[in-house]
Amino acid sequence: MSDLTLIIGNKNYSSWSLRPWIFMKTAGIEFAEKRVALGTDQTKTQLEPYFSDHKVPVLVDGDFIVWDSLAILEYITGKFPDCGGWPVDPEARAVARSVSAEMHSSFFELRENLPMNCRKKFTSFSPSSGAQKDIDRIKAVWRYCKQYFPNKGPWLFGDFSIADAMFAPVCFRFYSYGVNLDGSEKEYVKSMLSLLHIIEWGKAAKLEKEVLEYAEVRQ
Ligand SMILES: N[C@@H](CCC(=O)N[C@@H](CS)C(=O)NCC(=O)O)C(=O)O
Repeated sequence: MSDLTLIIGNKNYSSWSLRPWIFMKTAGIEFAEKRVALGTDQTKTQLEPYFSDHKVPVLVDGDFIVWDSLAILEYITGKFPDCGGWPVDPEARAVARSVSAEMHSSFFELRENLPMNCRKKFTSFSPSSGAQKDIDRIKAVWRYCKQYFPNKGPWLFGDFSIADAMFAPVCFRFYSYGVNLDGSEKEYVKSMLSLLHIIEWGKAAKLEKEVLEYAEVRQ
């Protein structure tokens, strides 16, 4: 029996929380989930015990904690070596790490201009030029993976991997803000948003009542 608890933020807004959550769900790893609503008077106190600088996600494994979405995913891969975290082929694994690290450390305009908001569906949204550059780069990254590591399935490196988990929030963003997509990128986003656990996350997000003004884009 697993003793893992994943501390997450609001499902509607917390893109970082979604990454380890969707990977662990997809890999069939059992865990309990504890949601801490962000931006409330209690948030700081509720996150105080985890040494994460009051940020989510945090993974609690017994009396051990690890924070930061990518670090959690690495920890899970170490703990469950058969979970398919990284591709087995060394070149595919290296590129999967490259694109995951890039997703983790870049695309600031996209984060700012198109914050994850699963409840929202814009019909005519124009990204800023910086956000559009980020969008174009993400699309190029996906095409690159598909070109150099061809596989029949929908995912970047064959089986669903950490790299796909890292891009899951971007798929919600592309859908919500009506980002123009074609060909394989369109298929990729469609496949991601059709995953049962992504549907589950989206439904839970829609039931949440909190509104974080800083993450609400007004048209
Ligand atoms: N680099 C961290 C970033 C974590 C982060 O910034 N999380 C946001 C929520 S998505 C947070 O906890 N913010 C604190 C707050 O809004 O009170 C990671 O990958 O986990």
